[in-house]
Amino acid sequence: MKAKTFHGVTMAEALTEVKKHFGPGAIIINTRTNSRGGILGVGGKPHVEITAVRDMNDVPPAMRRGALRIKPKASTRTDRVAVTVKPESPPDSFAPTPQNDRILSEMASLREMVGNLVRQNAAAGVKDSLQDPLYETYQKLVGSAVAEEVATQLVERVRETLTVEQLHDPKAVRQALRKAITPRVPTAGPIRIDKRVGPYVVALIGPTGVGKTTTLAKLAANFCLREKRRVGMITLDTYRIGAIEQLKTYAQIIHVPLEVAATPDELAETVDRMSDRDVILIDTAGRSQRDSGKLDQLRAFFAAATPDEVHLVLSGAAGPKVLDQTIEQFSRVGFDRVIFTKLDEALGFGVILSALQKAGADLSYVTTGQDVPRDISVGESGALAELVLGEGELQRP
Ligand SMILES: Nc1nc2c(ncn2[C@@H]2O[C@H](COP(=O)(O)OP(=O)(O)OP(=O)(O)O)[C@@H](O)[C@H]2O)c(=O)[nH]1
Ligand SMILES: [Mg+2]
Repeated sequence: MKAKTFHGVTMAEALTEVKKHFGPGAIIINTRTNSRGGILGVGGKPHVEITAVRDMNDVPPAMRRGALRIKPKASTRTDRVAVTVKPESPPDSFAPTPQNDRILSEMASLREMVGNLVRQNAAAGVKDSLQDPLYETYQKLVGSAVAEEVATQLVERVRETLTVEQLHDPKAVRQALRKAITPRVPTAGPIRIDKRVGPYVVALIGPTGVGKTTTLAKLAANFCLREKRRVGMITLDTYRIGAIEQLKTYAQIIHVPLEVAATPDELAETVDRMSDRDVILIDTAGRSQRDSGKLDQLRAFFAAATPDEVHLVLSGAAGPKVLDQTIEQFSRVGFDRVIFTKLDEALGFGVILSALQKAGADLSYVTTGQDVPRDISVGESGALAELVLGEGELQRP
């Protein structure tokens, strides 16, 4: 393109330069008005720039839409997109008069406005096509600590079940979502002491400090005080200083016998000794999920005493990676149920979904505070689905 830029103080002055150089049939492809000099844009001199070419053939096709022919060549058909000015003479319609100057500058700003509009519409179009009515729902789930993969699956489930119209109805989306989440919180109900012969033996296992001992005390108190069952407690925690004292205090308050077993054989003997009990609750020492040796020791205890149920205690305040690792490692020991503690400290309830899926076991209880025996409830799918949706209230019994 043989374009050239011409300058002037006024549009007319710059236009005169264009015509002088390229003749009256020149094509204007750009105009710019600004000021030069001055301080912070004040006090500068006006300055006009016109970029032009001699012929339409010199304008690249992409720029022809905005090109402006000063005066079309006689006898040739005007370009479809070029703005033409009547070629009458004399007087030349684009003679550098103040009026023509104004028209040219208005045309330039119009062209800019149209260009902006086209660009804005194009951008809006892209945004619209990306606007998924379930995008917010997805974000909300992720914000509630639901794993991205699970959130995607839930959103897809909702999309499958609703019509396009319903997808725009928040109430319908919420309902469908609740329906999709509920089966992802499989629950086992409470411990059922339904053994005809001998005590029903339940053990709690889990990482350090998740609330095993506190939960065991809550269960013992509820069986003893509410259900009037004969309860026995055994602790295997001979590691942590103060661990036995901690459970002994609870045992004394609720008048329940407490025994300590240091080896698998001792555990088997102690269970036998407590054969008059309806239920025996076994507390274990907290095990780091990284310490596979200690986890194997735990397995040896259970091989000797064969509990009826083993509950893996997980903290609702833990992050997804820790939960994942914990479940994986404690699978070496084996468990039948999952208890989620510290829901009152959880940042989001969504982690429960992935954890239960990974554990492949049903949820038995949730705990919601430090109070013994108050802060424990039987896990309920619907209530937990509500919590994941950020709608339910954490129930403290
Ligand atoms: N906020 C809150 N704190 C809890 C909950 N359950 C237990 N805790 C507290 O967590 C702390 C640890 O509880 P423990 O019962 O000693 O935990 P543990 O799993 O037996 O710990 P180790 O035996 O050392 O592995 C205590 O301060 C409890 O009061 C709960 O549901 N919510
Ligand atoms: Mg403990």
